[in-house]
Parts: sequence; C-alpha cells; structure tokens
Amino acid sequence: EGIKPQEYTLIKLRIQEPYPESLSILSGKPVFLVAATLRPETMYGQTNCYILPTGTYGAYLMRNNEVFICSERSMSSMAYQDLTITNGKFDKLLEVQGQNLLGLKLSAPLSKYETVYSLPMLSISMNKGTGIVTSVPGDSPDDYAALCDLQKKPQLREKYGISEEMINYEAVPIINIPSIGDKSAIILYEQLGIKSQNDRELLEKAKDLAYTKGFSEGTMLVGHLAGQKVSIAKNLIKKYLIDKNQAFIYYE
Ligand code: A2H
Repeated sequence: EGIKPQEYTLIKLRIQEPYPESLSILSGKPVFLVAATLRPETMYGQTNCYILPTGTYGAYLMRNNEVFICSERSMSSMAYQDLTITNGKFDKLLEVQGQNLLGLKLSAPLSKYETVYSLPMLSISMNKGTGIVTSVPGDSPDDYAALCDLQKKPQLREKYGISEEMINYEAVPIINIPSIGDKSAIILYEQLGIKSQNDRELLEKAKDLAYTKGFSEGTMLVGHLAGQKVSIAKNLIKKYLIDKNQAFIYYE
C-alpha cells in the first residue's frame, strides 16, 4: 500500500450494439468497459481488453446517460471523486459476472483496430483499478502473455467461448526503446523465456525493465506525437483523450 495516491487514466472502451443477453436491459444507452492504465500513450496499440472471468462487475449509470462497467470498489471511489451523477453516491443498474462480459465487440480509443474484443486474463486483481485492463501486447508483457496463451491453447479458448477471429490480432509497434527495440514486451517475453501468463516472477522482471526504460528512453513511433519522447508524449496524449471524453483521471 502506497502512501501517495496512485493516478490512473481510465480509458472508455465502448461496447458495440447489439448488446448480448446479459446486458440487454442497457440497450439504447452508451455502455463502456472502463480500464485503468498507467500508459495512456500506448493506446494506439490496443488489440483487445481483459476481464477476470470470475470477477463480479457492475453497470453504473453515469452523467449524460452513459453506463460504465467496472468493479464496485472502483465505482465507490469514483463517487467520492465527483465522477458520478450525485457526489458520494452511485446508481447500479445491474451486476454481471466477468465470464458474461467476454467476447464483446469494442471500440477502443486511438486503437488502429476498429473493433477489438474482451478476452479473459486470469491475473487481474479486483482490488486494483477497475478490474478491467486494456491490452497493448507490444508494450505490456502481461498483455502479450495472456494473448499468446489464448492463441496457443484451443482448450483455453473453448473454456471461455473465444473464437479465433477474436484473437487474430497483431501487436503494433508504438514505442522504440533504443536498448531493447520496438514492441519491447515481445522481445523481453522471448529473451526471458516466458511461457504463460502464470510465469509471474519472470513477468514482473519483464514489466520492470519495459516500464522504466520505456518511460526514460522511449520514443513514440505513431500518432500525432510520433518522434517525441514518451516522457513528453504521455501527458499530451492523456489530455487529448480526456478532451475527447474518451478518458478521465482517477486516483486510488
Ligand atoms: B498498464 P500498478 Cl502498455 N490487475 O496499461 C492487474 N493489472 C492491472 C489492473 C488490475 N486490476 N489494473 C490495471 N492493470 C495493469 C497499459 C500498460 C500497463 C502497458 C505497459 C505496462 C503496464 C496497457 N495494459 O503496466 O499495479 C495496467 O496495464 C505495468 C505496470 O498500478 C496498468 O497500466 O503498478 C498497470 O497494470 C497498473 O499497475
């Protein structure tokens, strides 16, 4: 537990209609999966979004008739950060299990892919962020490992009702790190011999390397800030997303 509050950028991934049976009472309203990230500058490389199949999520009515899907724990915090309709309160429209949020068609802000899907990730903590993680496999070792597992293991796909079309995505080069390369997460995954999303120790090591070097040495390869240092682009891209109402700031 840190003493200083952690700032996250929450990214709004819109669920494309028609909604599945489990969300049918939300028809007609704009509904979003809300994902917490420390790396808003990587959103160009989103290939999917991750949900914990055994997690319990809620759908909450927000301002402008928008509906946010996230953990109840994060919604309580949002209420105290004046992000809900009534400060300190929230309005739950429905509760839904993560397994019923898999395979949704999503529109992810800035992604080069027009449609991405919600997929299972087993290492998500429901006690951090919103319990939803947007996936950038080129720059996040965890995201790459979970996507590889689904691509390599038909039984895992079957278990969660994931079709091949939902995982047929290639990682996008977003950031160059001079001492590692482009798509640093994939390079580190291979160099460290990571085999699955359950290789937690190696994944922590890969994350540490990619994260520190990405911020201090990285250069943007895409978007309107291509050529800029990550350390500069980060806040500008965050502001761009917030101004377009595709993201907002949240603390915990
Ligand atoms: B990051 P910290 Cl490209 N459970 O976003 C597990 N992981 C979670 C989570 C949860 N409940 N909520 C958020 N996260 C992930 C992008 C990214 C991230 C990249 C590279 C590294 C990276 C795309 N996924 O994080 O525990 C989210 O993934 C490496 C640290 O607060 C979020 O940022 O330090 C990060 O972990 C927050 O982790």
